[in-house]
Amino acid sequence: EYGIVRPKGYNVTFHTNPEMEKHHFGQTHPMKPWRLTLSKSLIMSYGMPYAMNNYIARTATYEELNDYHSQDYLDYLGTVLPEPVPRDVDGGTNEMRFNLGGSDCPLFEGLYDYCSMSAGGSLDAARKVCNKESDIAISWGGGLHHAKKMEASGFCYINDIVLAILQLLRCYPRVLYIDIDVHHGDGVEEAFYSTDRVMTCSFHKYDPVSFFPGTGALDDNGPKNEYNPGAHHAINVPLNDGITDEQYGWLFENVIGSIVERFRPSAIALQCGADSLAGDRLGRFNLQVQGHGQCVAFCKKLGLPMILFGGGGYTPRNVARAWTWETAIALGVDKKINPVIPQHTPWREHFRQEELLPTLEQILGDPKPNKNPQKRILEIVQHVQEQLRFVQH
Ligand code: ZLV
Ligand code: CA
Ligand code: ZN
Repeated sequence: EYGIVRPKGYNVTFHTNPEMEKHHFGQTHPMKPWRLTLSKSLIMSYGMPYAMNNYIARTATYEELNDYHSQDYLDYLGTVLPEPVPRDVDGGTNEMRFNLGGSDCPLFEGLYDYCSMSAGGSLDAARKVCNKESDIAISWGGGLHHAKKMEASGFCYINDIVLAILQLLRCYPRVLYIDIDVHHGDGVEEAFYSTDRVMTCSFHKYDPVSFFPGTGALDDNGPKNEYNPGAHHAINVPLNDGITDEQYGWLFENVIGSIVERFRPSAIALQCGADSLAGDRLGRFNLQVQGHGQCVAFCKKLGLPMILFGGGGYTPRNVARAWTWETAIALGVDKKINPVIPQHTPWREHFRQEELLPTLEQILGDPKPNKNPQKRILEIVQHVQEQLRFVQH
């Protein structure tokens, strides 16, 4: 209907599991797995599935999860019930040990399945990229960048990104991880802090006092010991409220352009958290779908094998808009997609307010004052370039 055809000799693979979307974190919790259903519905309405290879994501096995996560943690995650074990049985110590059952990382029905499906999608994506069966593999159900080896954190229990990058490292010498979620990608940074085979770069709102997780300062660049191979291989771009498409795009292209020149990655893992969009329930930035997607377009132009992960995103209709647009960019059909939300989109009521306006030209959110002085933006690029001089060519 919209003339979307399969690009010759270029493969995009799309990895999802419809079972994942049925899980609930709880009524008031901002993470809504059904945003994945909404996104897929919009992607389907534009006919994009015809132009890519679609796979139902497997559930990752215990052994696969154990490539990064500890057995203690996985065993506990696999046995906890929605109702935490009564305190008089284990004294609540396991929940405390693993940061489970609090308000950020609640225990819910089917939690272990939810986690293994998210990881399964990202692992399938990584394998397709390794086998050269995919040029860009998409796992919108992944991107859970805060999870630690032995601890849940910030709505994330299993770090599917770390598992996928470990897989990529079996076939590529160097992987660049980029994170455009509004939060710092602390879990991925930590996992690869001591290696020079992965460079991590997160763009995020930074406020050590009042914005989660509080890490990711400009001068956090990996181990301070020069003899540690991971030194200088963590790049952080701390930002303030209200950053615009223009500033963010300029920063992104300069920072990522410089990194690619120096680090020469053989593959890219890009976390596309949509909470950096304007109007996000938890976010603070002023990015539009265009500006967010520009980051994906810039990475695609580098011509390296790539995985796109989801991540945060707490205003579901905007998450669907962004990930639909970015799927179109991956396919190279962004010039062709009709900007009006198709009439037959299921879930159409979720695009209320603006339903007759163009999807992608829609201005999201009330503009917030921009608290990012141009001088600071220049300072950031300068600092990054100084760090990169230490990186072995
Ligand atoms: O988007 O949470 O601020 C990837 C991602 O990056 C906190 N959590 C921690 C520190 C103390 N707690 C507060 C506890 C909050 C409990 C529930 C909310 C409930 C309603 C509305 C907002 C929140 C909330 N929680 C906002 N920010 C938090 C952060 C975690 C953010 C995780 C981002 C995950 C998927
Ligand atoms: Ca980030
Ligand atoms: Zn986030």
